Amino acid sequence: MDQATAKKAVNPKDYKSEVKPIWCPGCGDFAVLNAITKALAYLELPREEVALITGIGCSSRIAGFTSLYGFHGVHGRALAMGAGLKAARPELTVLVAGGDGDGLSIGGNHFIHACRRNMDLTYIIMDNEVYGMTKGQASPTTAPDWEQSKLTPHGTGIRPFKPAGLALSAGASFIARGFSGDPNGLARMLVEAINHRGFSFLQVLSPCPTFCPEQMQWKKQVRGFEESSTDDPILAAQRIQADDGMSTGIIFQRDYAVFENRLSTASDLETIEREFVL
Ligand SMILES: Cc1ncc(C[n+]2csc(CCOP(=O)(O)OP(=O)(O)O)c2C)c(N)n1
Ligand code: SF4
Repeated sequence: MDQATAKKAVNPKDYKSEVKPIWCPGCGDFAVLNAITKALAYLELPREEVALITGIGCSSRIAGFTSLYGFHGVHGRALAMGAGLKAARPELTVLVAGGDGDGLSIGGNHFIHACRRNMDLTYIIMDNEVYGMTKGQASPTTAPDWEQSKLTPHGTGIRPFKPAGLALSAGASFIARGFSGDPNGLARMLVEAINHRGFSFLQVLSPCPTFCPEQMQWKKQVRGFEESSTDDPILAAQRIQADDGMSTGIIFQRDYAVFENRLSTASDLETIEREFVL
């Protein structure tokens, strides 16, 4: 992409690729794609200065539907790849995205340590409470009595994670919850998340009508948080615990020390070897 073309990318559609999404009709992930492109257009970020790194899953396909540099990577490892990229190319805006299975199950350890490390990344989990791509198994956010999966016909019986609570206790400095049924609100939240210096976590309630048709009712259940964002982790924890998981808004935002790569980003072997000498 030449520089001149890149600078002109201020229209949301300029951030989309020619590859049309293959998500099922009604999938919430369409709206997340639209929100990302709207937020980038609002911020007028040149395409070549943004990267979108994803894991594996229906939601993780999102990288290929944008014109950004990106990587549709390895299941559960999106944050590891995103953190590596940010360490090597700190000037880039790095977005990382994937599903609840990708980020909270196989990638759960990367998630808590990314929160703790507080690198300047924006991480989006498209939470449909299910493994969509592999045909509807329970995930770490599935309700214990959800009986639609053939693997768990009597439900899992296991209490789900509260992703926002997990992020808060692990040390994330920006935590928000959005809904794919409100793409403009989602785009505004993403602008805040990208502008925040540190690890920004955005959980998006993004229905999977194919395996969880009951999620089409979410639009009747979702509401905004009554209170505005706080920088008090105790207050934020209380709000998260008291909530049923359907309130949306920025929950917590605070300036914590940001982890930055202290090594040079040299690419010549001699410098790299010198830096790694113990
Ligand atoms: C190491 C590894 N384990 C398992 C899989 C199979 N697999 C692919 S996607 C996926 C889960 C996808 O669920 P989620 O991340 O919630 O995304 P969704 O498809 O719902 O958007 C699994 C288990 C894989 N590709 N690689
Ligand atoms: S299976 Fe579910 S998550 Fe995957 S594309 Fe279809 S609706 Fe979306």
